[in-house]
Amino acid sequence: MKDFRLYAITGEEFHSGRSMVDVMEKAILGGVDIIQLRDKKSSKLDVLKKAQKLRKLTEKHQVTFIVNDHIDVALAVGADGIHVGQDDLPLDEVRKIVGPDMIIGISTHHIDEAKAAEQGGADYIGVGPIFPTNSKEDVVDPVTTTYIQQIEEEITIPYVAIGGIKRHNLKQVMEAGARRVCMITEIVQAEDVQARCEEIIQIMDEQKEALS
Ligand code: 3NM
Repeated sequence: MKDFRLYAITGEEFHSGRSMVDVMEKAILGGVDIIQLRDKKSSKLDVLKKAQKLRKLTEKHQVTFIVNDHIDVALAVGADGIHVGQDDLPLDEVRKIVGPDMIIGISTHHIDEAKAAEQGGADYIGVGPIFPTNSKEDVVDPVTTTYIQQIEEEITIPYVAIGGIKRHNLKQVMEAGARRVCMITEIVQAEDVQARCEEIIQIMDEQKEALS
């Protein structure tokens, strides 16, 4: 898969009054290089409609588009990838359905899950929640940056740190080794989403430079 550094997940409940497509376009203009549609509440038809809009947007800007959970929707709109959780279909079954080319990502919260994901053919893994977060229901306790260090030592596929990551703790995440981060609220709740993403990327660039 094309490499990335800032990954944004949709969170419509956090930006009432603004359209998801507008918010995500601002995020892309600010430098986000992957967009994931994550919608645990809408009907399948509504998820499909949102996915169609985001597919158009991401195609226009040449940005990777991932759909959370809904494999059928991902296939229907020609998404670049699918993101699943630990309780979804096993990776080999997902691969059978989506074929050889689609990106498959999976959330992991423990090194054993990360190893299984790597062995199971995941293209990337989510590593979190690093810090407390209110953006995911039934979320496990924070895994802290120690989990990032473990991943650095034991896993070779790309990983993205997630969960409660903000400008003020980005340095900690990068010091632990992460070079790709994923955020919901820090991005979508910003008044100026484009400026916020630019700021996040500037912090990432500065940290990368300082740590090299
Ligand atoms: N997955 P925010 S944490 C969707 O640990 C999601 O797998 C997580 O939102 C995981 O940036 C999370 O607002 C929520 O904390 C991330």
